[in-house]
Amino acid sequence: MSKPTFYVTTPIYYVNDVPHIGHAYTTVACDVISRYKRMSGYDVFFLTGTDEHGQKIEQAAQQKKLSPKELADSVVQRYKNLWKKLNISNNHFIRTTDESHKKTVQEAFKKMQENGDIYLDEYEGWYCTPCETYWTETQLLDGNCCPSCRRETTKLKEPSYFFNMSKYQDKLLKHIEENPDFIKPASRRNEIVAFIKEGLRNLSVSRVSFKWGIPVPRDEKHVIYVWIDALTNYISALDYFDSNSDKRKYWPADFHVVGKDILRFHTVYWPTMLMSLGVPLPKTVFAHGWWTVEGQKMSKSLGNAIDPNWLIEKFGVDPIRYFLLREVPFGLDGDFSFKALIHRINSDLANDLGNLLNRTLGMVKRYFNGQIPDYKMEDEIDIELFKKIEETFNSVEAHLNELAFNKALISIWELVGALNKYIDTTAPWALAKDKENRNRLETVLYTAMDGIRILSLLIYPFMPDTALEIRKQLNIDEPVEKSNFDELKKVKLLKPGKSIGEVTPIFPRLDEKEIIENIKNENKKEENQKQESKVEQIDYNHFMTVQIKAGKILEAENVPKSEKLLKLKIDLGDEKRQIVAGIAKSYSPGELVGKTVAVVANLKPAKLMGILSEGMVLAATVGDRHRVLELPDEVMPGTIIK
Ligand code: ME8
Repeated sequence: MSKPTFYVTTPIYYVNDVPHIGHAYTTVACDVISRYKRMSGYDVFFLTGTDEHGQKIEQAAQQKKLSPKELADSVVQRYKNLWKKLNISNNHFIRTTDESHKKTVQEAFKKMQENGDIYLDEYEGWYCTPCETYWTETQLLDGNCCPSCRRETTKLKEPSYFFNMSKYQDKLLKHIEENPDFIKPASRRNEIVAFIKEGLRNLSVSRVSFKWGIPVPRDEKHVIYVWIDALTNYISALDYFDSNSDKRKYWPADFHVVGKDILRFHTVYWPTMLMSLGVPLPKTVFAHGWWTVEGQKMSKSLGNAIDPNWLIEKFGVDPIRYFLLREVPFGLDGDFSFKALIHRINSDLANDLGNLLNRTLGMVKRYFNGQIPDYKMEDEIDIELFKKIEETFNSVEAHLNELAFNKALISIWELVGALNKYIDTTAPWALAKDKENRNRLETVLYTAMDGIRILSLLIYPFMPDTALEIRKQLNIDEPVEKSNFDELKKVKLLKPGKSIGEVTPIFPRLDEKEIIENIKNENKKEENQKQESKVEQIDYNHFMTVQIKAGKILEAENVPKSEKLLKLKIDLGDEKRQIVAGIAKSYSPGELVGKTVAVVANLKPAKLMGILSEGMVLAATVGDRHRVLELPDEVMPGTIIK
């Protein structure tokens, strides 16, 4: 029997910006649901990709002196690398510059034309370039500013093709009414219904004002409006119009997961387009909330968008995946703060889960020489624990089907808590004191281990690496993905007598103060580097005001009570100078003597820790080390460097 299909998509991300935690959030959420569905026996198609056309991208490329395709290629690589690091298991990565996508978009446009839903007219309006949106006069703020981003709009008039969207207004309202799952969460559905009831206007779906896009078939002066192009990705990735495509079976999508910012495009433009094309509508469009960072909106201009690569290097992949989905109910807005992240890692991951694994396997090593004990002497408390396991499975399943990720994690952590409590109550260390209790001790540790085995399955969609690491420590090599979820729910599957793997802590505790301090310092450093790289261009005469000379180091000694400073005596050809340099952490005095280095000779003398310094030795900073600029021996002291 063929497996049931499941199709989930992220938005396709613009390539005029680099990925930040907002993009990571949507993509991780889709990854979790994909992994869960694969575990449950579904044939999953998980799609993500990039949105590469439009005026915004054309302009961003111009600023960088790149062609739009060159800009796209480099940003696409950044997305792909990040998804790899984040363990994203997408089945396909679509780019709107793919030939097959372009073909599908043109075909869709033609079909809508043939169905009489597209006509040529003229469009006049106030256009906001960053938002790629026309606004009517009454919608503008403060004169002529965009109501969405508050930047200035420009009045434009151009020939344009229009999509007869208003024709589908009633049909769309009826669909939303009859399919309560079509827009989720429910609060968002109400917003959209109210918007549609205000009356849908026909949609301008082509532009002649720029070139970077897919040409309108048979009228190549026009490019197809970027949202028509972008939304079509969900079916072009399946080669939907090719009747031989083996991917058509995935349509209609089970979930389009999007941020609340683009819900309207997905629940008004997209379904009316599909109605015109005669293609069934997706089952659910789910809008999640918006992340701020330390209370502030993330934005390029504020420079506070957090790079997920950096976060992963600092905290590890799984803590980030866990935090994003645990911290905020999916659908609501949330705030990212380091304090909250570190707190979650220390309490949920290190204390609750990490400790449970460590103490249980530690006792299996201590009392049973690392061999899995047997389930020999059952007690009421064991039966209750297995009941709790069954309940947890059921609630996790129900929550995940609703994309209630944080509720699923709360349920899983209730089981972690129940297992820790089980160990506290049964007190294996006390049982171990008396040989008479051997059978009971075996049963208790077997039960705890089997509970941990179940936990490894439940956390797998969220933290795949950790789940596999736990299974390695338990020495289980059975695959996680099964043909059906019921099979996963079976308990007492551990094999008594088998040796466990190596036991190591999975989540070390973090020192909140130290980490926050380090991050602050790193930010400061980065800010300084940015400032430095912003320095203006100078002309030759300006440069020549700095006199740089070759100097041979004759003597070097540590400055008492200073970890950083060295006192150097340097031969500058016609004079000898004393220079204090902050390089003691990178060089011992002996290493420096005899080297010829570059010295700024006309720096005003200054005192460092009370010692006179008459110049500066040039050095490069590599991480937290300094490397002086060494010159070949043939360069005589005093030689001018320019
Ligand atoms: O809108 N919090 O692309 P985009 C949460 N190309 N999620 C966020 C976020 C934040 N602060 N910032 C971004 C586009 N996101 C179009 C989509 S789809 C056919 C075309 C996430 O690069 C969220 O999923 O601006 C949001 O919807 C998406 O990134 C917008 O990405």
